Amino acid sequence: MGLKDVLKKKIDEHRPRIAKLTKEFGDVKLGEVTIGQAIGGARSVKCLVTDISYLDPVEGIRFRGLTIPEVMEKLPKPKGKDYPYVEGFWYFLLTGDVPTMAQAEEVVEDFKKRAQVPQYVIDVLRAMPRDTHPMTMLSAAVVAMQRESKFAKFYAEGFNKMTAWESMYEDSCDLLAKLPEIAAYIYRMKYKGDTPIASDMSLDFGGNFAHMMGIPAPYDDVARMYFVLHSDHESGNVSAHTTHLVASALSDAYYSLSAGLNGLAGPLHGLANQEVLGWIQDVYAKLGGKVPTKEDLKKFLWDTLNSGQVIPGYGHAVLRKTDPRYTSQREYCQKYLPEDELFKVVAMIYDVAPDILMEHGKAKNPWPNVDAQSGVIQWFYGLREYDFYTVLFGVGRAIGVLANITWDRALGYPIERPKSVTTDMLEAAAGIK
Ligand code: NMX
Ligand code: MLT
Repeated sequence: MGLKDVLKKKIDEHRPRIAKLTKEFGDVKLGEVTIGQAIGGARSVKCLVTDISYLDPVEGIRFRGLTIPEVMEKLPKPKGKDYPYVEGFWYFLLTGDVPTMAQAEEVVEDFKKRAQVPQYVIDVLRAMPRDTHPMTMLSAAVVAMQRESKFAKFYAEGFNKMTAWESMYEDSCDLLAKLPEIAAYIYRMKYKGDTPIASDMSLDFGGNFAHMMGIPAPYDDVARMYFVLHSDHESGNVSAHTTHLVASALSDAYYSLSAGLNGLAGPLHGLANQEVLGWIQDVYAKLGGKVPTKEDLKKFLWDTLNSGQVIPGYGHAVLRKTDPRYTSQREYCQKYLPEDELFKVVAMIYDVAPDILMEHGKAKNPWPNVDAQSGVIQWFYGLREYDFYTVLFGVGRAIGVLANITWDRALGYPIERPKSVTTDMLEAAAGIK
């Protein structure tokens, strides 16, 4: 059975569970909403459902029940490589089953048929001023392709709620398969003297991306690792939630992913990985190009906090411990680049920042998140244009959010529309008016 058939079977099995919960247990309470939560970004309000991943505040992320080390160990890998096929991971996120090598390779072949980027998308990218942020370019390229949507066509030709997931699945595969070329094209056009490298159809997602970026092995494995790590972080984060929200209006995958990417582009979300590198460069600049001492670094951290800025790469809305995605990349650095100067600075920040953030007393989580570590590896392999880092995050995040919106349509989730209240109403509820 191919991926789509396996998915259909899973969907058929899952639908009665949702129907039963809605019909028979729809009134069971999951919690209450406080005034603090209504004003404070709905933190901890349990009102989204996903089975693709779950984020425990202490343990961190599990993808379909597996921890990061388990995913890296169990999923099939290209011959001689250490990290799994992105295509096999897509299979896993969609179905919850660890694919066999043959199943993963079937998706690799399927993606190759879908990978060609239409010329008009390249034309759109080329028409944009070269100093446009690469996230704007990525988002624009995705939305420009909306005319390709099979879901939009299916809707226009007479919609059927039971089968809508099929065209959402098709759009998601089409879109995902094209992202490596779009991202690499943006990179080579913008930063490498407009020298795009043609795709090599003999390669998998990660391998072809590294090839089109012009970065030799082991960057292919770095790309696989990076895309898997950044794929999903349950449903409440800004990029996943936005993608889900937009798709809930029956907007197609192109509109929805583009919107999600726009959220990822914010400095409190995905852009923080760019900010970390910028911030470290500032440390160097202020110290006349020297590697900081711990004392220098502590002072710089305090200066950052005292000027009202956040320490990028630290803190989290849900996590209350070091992000396992940080740990995974730190372990990679300890193994492959232990003497790298930038890694040493990032490791030094890990030594001093949590205590300082605790003393500062504001952040609920003083520990690093994924963004504090991800730039070091990219930098080491020669990708030093750090405003591109969020694009890498975006390609990875697409895997998770597209799996989610495929399941959203499979389970027939309705349009998302929470209720708002006025300040007068809050004061009345508080008994002060
Ligand atoms: N440095 C300084 N202050 C911080 C930090 C930090 N790293 N993290 C949180 N705070 C402050 C926060 O600004 C808030 O201050 P105020 O009351 O003045 O508004 C206070 O601590 C309480 O915030 P929290 O409840 O701990 O955090 P929240 O859930 O609101 O926000 C983040 C979570 C991730 C937005 C926040 O920790 C942050 O801004 N971190 C730095 C940016 C970052 O690394 N973002 C990437 C997140 C991961 N990702 O890839 O998306
Ligand atoms: C993410 O990967 O989306 C970030 O860690 C932010 C979040 O989970 O809120």
